[in-house]
Amino acid sequence: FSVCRVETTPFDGQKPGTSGLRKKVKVFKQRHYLENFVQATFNALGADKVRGATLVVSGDGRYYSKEAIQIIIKMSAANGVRRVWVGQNGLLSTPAVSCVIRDRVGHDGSKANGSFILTASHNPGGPHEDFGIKYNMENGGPAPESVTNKIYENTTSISEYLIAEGLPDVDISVTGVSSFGGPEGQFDVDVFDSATDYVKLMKSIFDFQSIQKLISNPKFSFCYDALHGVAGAYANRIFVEELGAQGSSLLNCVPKEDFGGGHPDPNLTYAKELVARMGLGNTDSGVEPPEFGAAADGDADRNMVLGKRFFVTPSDSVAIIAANAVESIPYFSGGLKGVARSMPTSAALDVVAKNLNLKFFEVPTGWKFFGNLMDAGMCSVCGEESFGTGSDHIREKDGIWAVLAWLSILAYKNKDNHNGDQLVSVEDIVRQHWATYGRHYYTRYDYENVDASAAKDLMDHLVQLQSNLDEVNTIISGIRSDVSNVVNADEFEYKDPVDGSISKHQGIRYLFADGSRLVFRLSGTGSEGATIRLYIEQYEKDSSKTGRESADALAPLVEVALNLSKMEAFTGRSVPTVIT
Ligand code: VG1
Ligand code: CO
Repeated sequence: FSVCRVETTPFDGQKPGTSGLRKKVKVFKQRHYLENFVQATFNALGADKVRGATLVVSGDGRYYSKEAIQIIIKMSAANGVRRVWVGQNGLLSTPAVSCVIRDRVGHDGSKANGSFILTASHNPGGPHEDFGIKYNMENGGPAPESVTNKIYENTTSISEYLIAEGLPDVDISVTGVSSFGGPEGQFDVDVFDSATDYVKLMKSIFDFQSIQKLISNPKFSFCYDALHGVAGAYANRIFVEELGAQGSSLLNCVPKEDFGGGHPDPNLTYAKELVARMGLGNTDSGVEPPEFGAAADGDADRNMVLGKRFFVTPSDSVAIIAANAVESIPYFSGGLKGVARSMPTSAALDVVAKNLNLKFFEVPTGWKFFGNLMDAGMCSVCGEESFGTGSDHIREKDGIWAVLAWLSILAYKNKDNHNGDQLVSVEDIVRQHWATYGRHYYTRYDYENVDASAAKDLMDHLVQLQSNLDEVNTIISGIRSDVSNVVNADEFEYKDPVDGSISKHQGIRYLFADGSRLVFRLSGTGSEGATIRLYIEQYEKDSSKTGRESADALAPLVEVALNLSKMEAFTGRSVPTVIT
């Protein structure tokens, strides 16, 4: 092949958000749109990092991925990349990409230097829905802000990109290496099995035998819903072939370009089929629900964990995993190096860290902030309220890992389960945790696709209100006498303890005297309008009061939050789009 230089002009708005660039497919399909972003990324990395490099290019298989992969292969070749690694059919979950970057060794002994991940995660897919792309670094984690800022800057001034001419499309449906000759020598495309490396990693972390024993216990039953995302490419291998679950335990585990028309977001609103199977909501079918259920998002980095008729909040989930990791999961048997959560995530993890005397960190939303801590050996387990949980085995959150962590805890708690005994359930484990550590009642209200300027006005109003706490407290006592005072309010700012970098404006916080919190943020992953997220949390130490309905316990704080923010006045919305 030869190298072709193509003239181009900048597009507005190619700024990577919380997790890469996400836009409607029709935006990505504009001539030069994807090419500009990819070239801007190569230019941000610099020629010395790109020449001779080995790059992973794959994703959740959503609509437009196959075309995008061929374009990126050709641009990689033209920019002097030595090898491109592609998961079969272009499929690799986000956690599997992180694993492949860190662990996979090519047929010629090569190791990967980074990756383009093609996903818009939990956003719907299809010709009229979303596509996305993000770059991950040599440590397997998302590019830090210093790099994403540079990428964005480059997109605003780009004038040409490089693409190979005379390089045929590579058949990515069959595994094997194809070699081509270019101006700088050999260029390889290596298509490999999407699951092998990841399965191997999971087997090195967890005690598969003890999980097998749990799954074969006739009192236990299991259900996993991939929502037609890429998790399906792993679920059969791990849960059925390795762990002996029945094939009928898997729901929607065939990856589809449009996720079957659904919204591949594992929460109580969008994972409808699983929620019904687990006996939650008003959907009692009369059939006894499984003991354990879980779901994943499009790129399989998120997880929702459910027990029989029971929802585990993600904030509780990471706290419970941290509290039980050392005894239940062989990878952690030497102890935890530390734990971390994102700012809006509830403080359930803080209480565990304090009790177990663990290092603890609070970072801004988005997984990229955990990576530095992990690289520096300061953090083993971390999580976000947005159904993201993970550990330092890779540098992304990991949906299947979280399910295996829960199965490990269940297996450990039931290791001496005999014929006559009842199984220790998911609900038992959570209630026991609350009895020990107290409970953080927690909910998140999302107002999706709100007018962007209305959302900005609401946020400005909340920042302005912070300068006068007396006024805030007068408003509150006028609404509810049973809500305590606000003692502190600010915009969250983070100083990375490893590299000293500072991230400002990471969410508006109102902190109450009794430990309750209200947090307001604008989403950085949407592709249209603005999404306002409102996070509401209240701590209850008294174990006689930890069994209430979450919505009842939080009703006073919700009322205060909606009033303080003038939510309806600014947005015209009387109810949120999604409540989790
Ligand atoms: C959301 C979540 C955040 C998560 C991010 C990426 O971001 O709130 O916790 O890290 O999505 O997850 P935002 O900016 O929309 O609130 V994923 O599974 O979309 O890569
Ligand atoms: Co995701």
